[in-house]
Formats: sequence, structure tokens, C-alpha cells
Amino acid sequence: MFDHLTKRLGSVFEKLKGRGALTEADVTEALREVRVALLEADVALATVKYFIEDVKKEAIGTDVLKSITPGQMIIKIVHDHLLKLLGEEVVPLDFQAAPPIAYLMVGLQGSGKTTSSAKLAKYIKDKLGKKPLLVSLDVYRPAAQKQLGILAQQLNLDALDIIEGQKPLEIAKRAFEVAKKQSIDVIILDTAGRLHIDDALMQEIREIQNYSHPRETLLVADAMTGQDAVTMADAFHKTVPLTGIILTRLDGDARGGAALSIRHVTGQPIKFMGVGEKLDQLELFDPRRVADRILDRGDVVALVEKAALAINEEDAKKMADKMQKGQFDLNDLATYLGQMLKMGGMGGLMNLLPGIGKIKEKMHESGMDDKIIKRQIAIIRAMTKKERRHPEILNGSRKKRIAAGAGVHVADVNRLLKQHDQMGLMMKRMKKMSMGKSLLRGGIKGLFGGK
Ligand SMILES: Nc1nc2c(ncn2[C@@H]2O[C@H](COP(=O)(O)OP(=O)(O)O)[C@@H](O)[C@H]2O)c(=O)[nH]1
Ligand SMILES: [Mg+2]
Repeated sequence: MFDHLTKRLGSVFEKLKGRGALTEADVTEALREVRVALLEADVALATVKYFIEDVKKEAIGTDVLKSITPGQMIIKIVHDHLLKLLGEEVVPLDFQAAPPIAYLMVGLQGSGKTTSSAKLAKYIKDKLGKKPLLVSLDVYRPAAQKQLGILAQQLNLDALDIIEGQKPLEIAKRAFEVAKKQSIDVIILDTAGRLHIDDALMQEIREIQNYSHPRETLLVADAMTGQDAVTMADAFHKTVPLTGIILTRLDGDARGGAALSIRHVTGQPIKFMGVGEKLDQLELFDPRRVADRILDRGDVVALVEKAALAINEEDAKKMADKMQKGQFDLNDLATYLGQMLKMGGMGGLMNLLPGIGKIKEKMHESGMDDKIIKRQIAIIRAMTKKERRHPEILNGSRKKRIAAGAGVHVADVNRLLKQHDQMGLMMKRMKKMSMGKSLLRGGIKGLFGGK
């Protein structure tokens, strides 16, 4: 589905290959071509602008790592920003309530709601081991309820019996009664199709939302319709709040624009993608896999990551040596913090270390971000040379002066000093462990943890 975009991006980067140095003009020219490629892929204009600006800022401000060509560096930067656009992490389905919970499927007629409802039910049963109940609220087209019933039968899934003449809200109420009796976990409510966003049907969705308190309201959007899908999703979200998107027909020759813009425009994550008519052709939307597929330069991305890690390890080793010798003073700490910032701050550093997404999340939650690093550096800068080298001479009045100089509280100064101490202690403990990575990992935790 992203074939064309992949090819276009590939040829942009091919031109940068092997160049020893890139001028700002080279970068600008390459990004101009990336811009055209994205527009051709039907990515929303606002998204393209945002993306190019974002990449440019980073591309121009980044030092090229040793052993990497500038072209490779740019591929990595474009890759990272593609990933950011797509949402970075898989956003799982929400089951955070006592069963039975409801999922509401909404969208335009023909977008794939009924098919996706059945696919989703199968996924929930097979992959998550939960018991779904399929319920059609589409009372406007006589065949629609039967369609869902037939799909359910094919998949050996439970579907609510059809009672002619019932209104959508009555059906939803009946679904909850049945679900309770049959210990159903998730009621999947497939709603009526609409040709465009119309008030009466929106009102109906709202009523059902108010009654069923769905944990998920999933918009089903047809990727083949490109930017129309994005505009429609945005309009939907403004009328009935969504929790996520299922993008269908990504198997066709959709150019990928919807996949790249819909999250940026609506702020809602794509949770699944439909990749065929068959009922097992629903895939979890994994931004990392999609970004890799679009760029198709996994080799380069991995290479740059490795090089970045190697540099970090070199620096880390130097620091580690100093620490072990008891020479790691506040000057070194300031250098260390400065390097963290240069590497894209906390986020950038964390991205280089595989498998610690959880820690990153936690740090994010507790607000440990670049601001804190900058504040730490400001505190060290407010010290005299002698104080930085011999923090033990810091008494009450010196600390007060430093705090005032850095615009922080004395408690912040104390925290920094304590963290510096802890890094030393930690180093001793880690002496036997593999040095580089553990200093970076432990170092960060030591610096900011324990809060
Ligand atoms: N190729 C392809 N076709 C799909 C996909 N999802 C749904 N369809 C087809 O799209 C058509 C309309 O789907 P349906 O679920 O009835 O749409 P609804 O009106 O929104 O309920 C059917 O023929 C489906 O088989 C998909 O991911 N890929
Ligand atoms: Mg339908």
C-alpha cells in the first residue's frame, strides 16, 4: 500500500548516499523532495508542513555522528519523525471496566464497519481470550443485521438475536441484558451506515453513547478515500468523541496518506488496520512496523542507532573511569547532562536504549523531562569553579547564593548534590557490570529516580 511512497523516498535518499558532507542547501533540497512525495501520497497539507518543519529543525541542529554519513543521519531523522507521526507505540484496546463493556463502531456507509466489527470480535476472542457479543444497530437496511449475523455464524461467534421493529437504543439495552446472563466481556455495537455526517444519525450515536458508555468508540475509515477519510474523521470526532480509528482497505492501492495524517489531524490513534476482505485480515496498528515499511531502510536506521549507542558508550566509559577514581565532579556532571540534551534530551537518549519504553513512560508521567536537565545545568553553572570541583565545601550560605543565581530553591540544589553522590555510589555497585549501557541506564535513574 505504501509502495509508491516507499519508492519515492528511496530515490530521495539514494541521492544523498555516499556524500561526505551535506550543506544546508542539500538538506533543504532533499526535504523538498520528501515534501512532494508526501503530497503525492495524499498526506494532508497541514501534516506535511508540520512534518517537514519538524525534520528540518532537527536535521539542521544535529551533529553527524562519527562513522555515519550525513545522508544516513537524515534517513534516521526522517524515520524517527515518521514514527512520531504514526504515534510511536501500539495503543491497546481499553478494557478498564467491569464486564460487560461496550465498543461502538461508527463511520460512513461502506467504510467496512460491519466487516471490521466481526474481525474485531474474532481478534478479541482469539488473541485476547475474551468473550465478545456482536450486535447490529443498523435497523435502516434490512439486510444489515442479517449480514452481521452471517459473519458471526461463519466465525462461530455470539450475535444478538434479531427482533424486528426494535429501535437501536432498545437493541442496545437488550444486548446488555443478554451479555450479563451469558458472561460476555465485550459488546460490539455495529451502527447504521451513513452517506455523510447527518444530524439525526449523529444524535442517535450520541444517545447510544450516553446509554452504553463505550470504552471504545472506534471510527472505521476507508483508507482508499485518502484525505476525505481524514476530514471525515475530524468532523466525526468533533461531534461524537472517538477513542481510536480502524483504517480499512490498506490492502488496496491506497497511497497511504490517510494512515500518515489521520492521527496528526484528529489526535486519535489508529488502533487497527484492515488489510483484506477475509475475516482474519485485521492487524494491530503498530507504528514501528508501519514506519519501517514506509521507509524500508531498517538497515540504515539500525546502523545509526548502533553508532549513537557506541558514542554514548565511549563517553559513558570515560565518565565511569572518572567516577571509579572518585574524580567525577560537578563539571563532569554538567558535561554529562549537556550531552543528554544534545542527543535529543531525555527522550532522544531513551530512544537509543532498547527495551526501556516503560521507564520512559514513567519518567514522562512524573514530568522528568528536558526542563529538569536544564535546571540541573543552571544550578551547576551558578557555582564557582572551586565549588564544582569540591562540592563538599557547599555550606548553607553558598547554597543560598547558588539557588538564587539559578532561580531555584535551596532544596533543588540539595537534590542535585544528593544525586551526584548517588551516582558515585551506584558506580561502585556497578563496577562488575557491563559498563557503558549500565551507566547510562543507572545513571539516568540515579539522577532522576528516587523521587
Ligand atoms: N479489501 C478490503 N475490503 C474490505 C476491508 N474491510 C471491509 N471491506 C469490504 O468493504 C465492503 C463494505 O464493508 P461493510 O463492512 O459492509 O461496510 P459498512 O457499510 O461500513 O458496514 C465489503 O465488501 C467488505 O468486504 C478491507 O480491509 N480490505
Ligand atoms: Mg454495515
